[in-house]
Amino acid sequence: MNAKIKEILSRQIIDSRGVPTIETDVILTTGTIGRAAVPSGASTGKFEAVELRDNDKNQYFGKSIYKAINNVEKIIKPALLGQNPFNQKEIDLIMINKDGSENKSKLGANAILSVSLANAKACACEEGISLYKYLGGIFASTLPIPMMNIINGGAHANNKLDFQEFMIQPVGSCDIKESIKMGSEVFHELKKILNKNGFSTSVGDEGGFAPDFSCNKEALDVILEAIKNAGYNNDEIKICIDVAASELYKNNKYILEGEGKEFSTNEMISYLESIVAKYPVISIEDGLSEEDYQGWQCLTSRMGNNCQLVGDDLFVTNYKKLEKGIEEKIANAILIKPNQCGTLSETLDTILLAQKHNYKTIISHRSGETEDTFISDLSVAVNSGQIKTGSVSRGERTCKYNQLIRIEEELTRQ
Ligand code: 2PG
Ligand code: MG
Repeated sequence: MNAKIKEILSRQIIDSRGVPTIETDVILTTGTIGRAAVPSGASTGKFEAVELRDNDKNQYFGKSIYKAINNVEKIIKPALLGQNPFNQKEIDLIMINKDGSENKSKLGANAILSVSLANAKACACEEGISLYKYLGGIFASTLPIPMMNIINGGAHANNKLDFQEFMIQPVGSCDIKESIKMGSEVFHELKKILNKNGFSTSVGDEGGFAPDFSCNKEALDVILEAIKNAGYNNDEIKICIDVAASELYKNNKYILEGEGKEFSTNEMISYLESIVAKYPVISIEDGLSEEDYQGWQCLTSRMGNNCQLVGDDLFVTNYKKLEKGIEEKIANAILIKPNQCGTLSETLDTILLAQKHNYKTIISHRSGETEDTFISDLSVAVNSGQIKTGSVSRGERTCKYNQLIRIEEELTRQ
């Protein structure tokens, strides 16, 4: 426990879309290294902490992150050298104070988060225990049920589907291995159906198929068929949707171009109700826009009793926003993305607040991901119950599932 932070090194790597992102090593005086990389969103919430990019048009179309690296080197590192890494809250607070802004726009949430996560990993390594155990102690015991995104639309694919994510959730499985098996079998049955009907089987950003459908119900129908063909019923496998409705909201209307429809808030809620009535959909994320606050109250009172209503863009993993949402009875679940708030401590505070008020928590990847598997460990550490980390294809998604398999194995060995 006498280890101190000796060195911090950041570098530019690329994410799953070939876009630069930051990776950081925190090195302790004992020689232990913790390494973490930060993901990046496409359908980002308006109030997310700022991802600092260089905006230098000559490099990666403005997306290089050397400014963030420079901030680690020149501002964060000098402030953290010699600190006790086991004091995660203090480490995060030092960075928050050095930044000084509301939304981490000065140093960049990407710079700060990479150090915050790498620091925790270094501590786990120093202790010689798994990350989930370091973060969650003896209470870390529940493997999450995955939401697996098998059809991609919206900002994640170049088809006409208005909804961004169509996911399956194997609620009837008894462990993570079986969840993954069920997900994989449905995924392959879906591929057969798409092939047979002449649709593309190439995948979108999160590893789900991106067929040229335009109608949301068309996607839901083929998913039902795939579940059936894989030999499962709709009690064993449910469907979850991420509408990502902030992307559809223009001038107080929801524009569903693929569907050829334009909805008021009320009509949009009725449309979502019709989907839940017809399909085994148990979870709807961002069913309305982050700006449609009154609409969210109405959505929650109309649908909150029989459907999980998840705030992603709505809450942006922000403690204060969730606190307000709880007070005003908005949504009943929160999507947790560490890079929306920018430190591990703030992420944990938001999770604890949600759990205290019986809001469900879903730990989530971003559409631009890396090989980092921190969120798998985090989901077990906080007993989140659910994880959203894409389809069972593309390495940056499967590495998260494979890490969960390892964690489950370790937990059952004890
Ligand atoms: C979402 C996420 C992850 P992005 O909207 O929930 O699936 O997408 O990372 O593009 O914000
Ligand atoms: Mg979302």
